[in-house]
Amino acid sequence: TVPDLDLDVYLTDADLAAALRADARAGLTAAPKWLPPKYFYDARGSALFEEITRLPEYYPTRAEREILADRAPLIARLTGAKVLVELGSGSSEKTRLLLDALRDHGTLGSFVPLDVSGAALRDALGSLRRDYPDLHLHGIVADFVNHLEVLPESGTRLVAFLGGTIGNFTPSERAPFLSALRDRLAPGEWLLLGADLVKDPAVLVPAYDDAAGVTAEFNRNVLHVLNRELNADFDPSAFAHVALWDPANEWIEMRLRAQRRMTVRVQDLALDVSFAEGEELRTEVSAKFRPERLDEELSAAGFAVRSRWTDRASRFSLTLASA
Ligand code: AVJ
Repeated sequence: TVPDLDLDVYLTDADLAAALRADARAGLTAAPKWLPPKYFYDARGSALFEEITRLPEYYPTRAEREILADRAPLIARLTGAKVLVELGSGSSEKTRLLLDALRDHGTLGSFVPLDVSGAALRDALGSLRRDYPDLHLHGIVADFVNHLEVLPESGTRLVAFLGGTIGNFTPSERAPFLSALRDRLAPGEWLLLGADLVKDPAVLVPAYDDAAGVTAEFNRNVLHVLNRELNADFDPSAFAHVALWDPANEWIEMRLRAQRRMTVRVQDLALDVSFAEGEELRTEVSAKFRPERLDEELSAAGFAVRSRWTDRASRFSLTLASA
């Protein structure tokens, strides 16, 4: 372990546990049932997600890395950022392309990764500290939906929100999030937004339903999380993985379909949850975007879109916008 990491904790394990209880109760008592995607990412879920990013069918990570590899030097010149903030930083692996470019450009002073997982942040900061010894590293354990006010304020900031995680919001959640983010930034500061693009469902669906079954295991992992954290007795193997393209909303939906009728006890919520055979629990929305839509939503939030780049196969987009 690395001593004295600069890490601010705005979200404790107790806060996370309380949020999980509230969300699980709301989602499991709703019709249709749902769970928020943020609970996929315990240690096992994060490892499964890393495995997903290496699957042949899952193109977004490779496509975004290709754009960053091509454009990071230009992004550094256009923004002249002194502070790079990353929302939902996870392993910060692709972010190194931005860090390298900003460092080479000579403006970068600090990197501020923000994530709900303190464990992931400590790991990422430890390895960043070895590779970027001159950079000031300041980790923030927080939820980017609820804690935008904790972003540090010195020097021109570039806020990176990568990976297509913006797609986990529904449109009605996206608008207030983008407006709140815009309001935290001063004129001349920047947002770099990674967003997956609408494309043929024959490409989209396999990305969320891979042949090796890794995404299915990732999806079922949320049930393992509930079993452990809430003393529930879900039988994950009794749920089938479902990934479908919703053409009206232009999003991928992941669901877990009960393979038989069952009642699940959630001990810590004093809750019994019954499932009919074939009943589905929604676990994730992953919205896909059209460029015009991104422009509209960013403008409505008060951003000025400066540039947009895609990978060579036009699967994924990075948008640079100024506040
Ligand atoms: C991390 C939210 C961008 O929506 O593609 C991957 C999560 N879900 N496979 C995505 C995910 C299923 C991923 N994001």
